[in-house]
Amino acid sequence: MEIELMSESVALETVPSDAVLGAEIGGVNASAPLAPDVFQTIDDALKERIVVCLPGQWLSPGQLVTFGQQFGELEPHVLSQYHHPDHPEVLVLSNVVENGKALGFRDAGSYWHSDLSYKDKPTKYTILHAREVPDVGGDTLFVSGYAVYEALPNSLRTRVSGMRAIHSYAFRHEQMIAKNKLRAPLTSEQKRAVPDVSHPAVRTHPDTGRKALYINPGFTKAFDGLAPAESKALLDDLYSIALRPEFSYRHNWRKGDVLIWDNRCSMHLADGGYGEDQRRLMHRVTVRGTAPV
Ligand SMILES: O=C(O)CCC(=O)C(=O)O
Ligand SMILES: [Fe+2]
Repeated sequence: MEIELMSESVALETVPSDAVLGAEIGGVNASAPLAPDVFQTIDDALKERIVVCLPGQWLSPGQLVTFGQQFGELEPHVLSQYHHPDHPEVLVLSNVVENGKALGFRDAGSYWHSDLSYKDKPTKYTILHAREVPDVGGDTLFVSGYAVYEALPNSLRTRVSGMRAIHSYAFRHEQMIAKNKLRAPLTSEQKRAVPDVSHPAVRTHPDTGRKALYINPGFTKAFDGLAPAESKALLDDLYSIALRPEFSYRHNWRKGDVLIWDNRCSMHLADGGYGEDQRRLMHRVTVRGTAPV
């Protein structure tokens, strides 16, 4: 019995954050293949805590791809101009401009969203690796779709449960171009890659069986079958609940963090708030999921 306790005590520990989601697991080496028990610890933590940080990593783009592939099939982002030149699965996010050329996608995720919810099979896990972080700001905020769903007043929960909503990348991209003239319009090939899709507004997580609200201000254009004003009013009501601080976790990045999150039951926001003299550089891969039900 004593011996069993000892061997457990050296096993990896999942340390939850103070929030309703978020956890950290120290002592993982993400640059080598994950041992089955290590993978299991991470996977269990994702099911419980939605957002999981593995601190102190230093992964080359190729190693990030190999790490990500252990969680499933990787899917390159539609904005191919920000793919890493050697690894198209890796999306480069950065505010840095070198020799007049942007190092990466500058305003990625600067609105609440769930990754690739505009695809028929939206992202399961996103893995984001911090290579350079600003001294202040640059946090990422997360909201638990489970907590929001469970907190909805009964009448609202019942109403929204049978509904579907339209998700659109073009809708978001046009609004971002209006704010940031440096954003290039989608090419016709990119437009074809991201037609609008419809998803249930409440989805059941395929692994946990729990229900989560699955709409987001970034990509959800409207409720299917509602008049525009009614759709907007319902979305606003739902977001005013979803964005209550008690459902969120703030990740303050340290260089070397690898953050993994489950997009099927959460949304997130790149909070910005750092000076132009500060450098932020992140590498990201996304793991394809299944059609929401
Ligand atoms: O850069 C960030 O803080 C998050 C960007 C984002 O939305 C993502 O990587 O999916
Ligand atoms: Fe995102």
